[in-house]
Amino acid sequence: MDSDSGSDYEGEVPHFPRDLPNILITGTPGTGKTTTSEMVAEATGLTHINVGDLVKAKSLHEGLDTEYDSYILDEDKLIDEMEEMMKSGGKVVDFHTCEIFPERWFDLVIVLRTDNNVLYPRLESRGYNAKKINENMECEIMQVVLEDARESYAEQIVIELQSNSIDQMEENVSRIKAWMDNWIANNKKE
Ligand code: DAT
Repeated sequence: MDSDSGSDYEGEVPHFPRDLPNILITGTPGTGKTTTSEMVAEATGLTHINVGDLVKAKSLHEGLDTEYDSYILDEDKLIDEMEEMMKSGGKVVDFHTCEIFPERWFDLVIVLRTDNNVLYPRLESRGYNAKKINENMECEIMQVVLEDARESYAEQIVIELQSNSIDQMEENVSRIKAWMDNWIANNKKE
């Protein structure tokens, strides 16, 4: 796989040794992170961490933002909670924000993208209020998550994938599995 250029990334951060890679699947809400992550977990045996669910389950937040109907994240608590899980490797992490995580956690960062005319009805069918739909549409149009990913991680590990159809989703899962097989072959301990 190759990625587009444009990263502000400047340094090399050594990854701690792990037998299996950690993959981050990010993107605007509705682009297919959770569905894709579940399929990747199924295809590869990696463990799916749905960060939104974890935040709710362990109360890693400072309450609800009623305007946007979403939780206000407690980033420090979340990172502390996830640190041990990430150390052992083998995780596929799904979240709409990517710049809060330590760079050393991830070997691959996938940014899912969806066309406006496809994303809008997905968000509508979730019952989001108009403000939340508009905020998310703007986020996707301005490619906020992609830019954040390119600023936060090494250019060569950030991959943008289209997620408009089931065919594309299946193709994305196959590509991620192929990448992982290659990673394992290249990172075998002597
Ligand atoms: P996210 O986790 O990014 O918020 P999701 O996986 O919950 O997104 O998907 C939202 C809805 O859109 C869900 O009904 C599945 C559907 N969907 C997502 N990606 C798709 C794709 N590439 N093709 C068809 N449907 C998709």
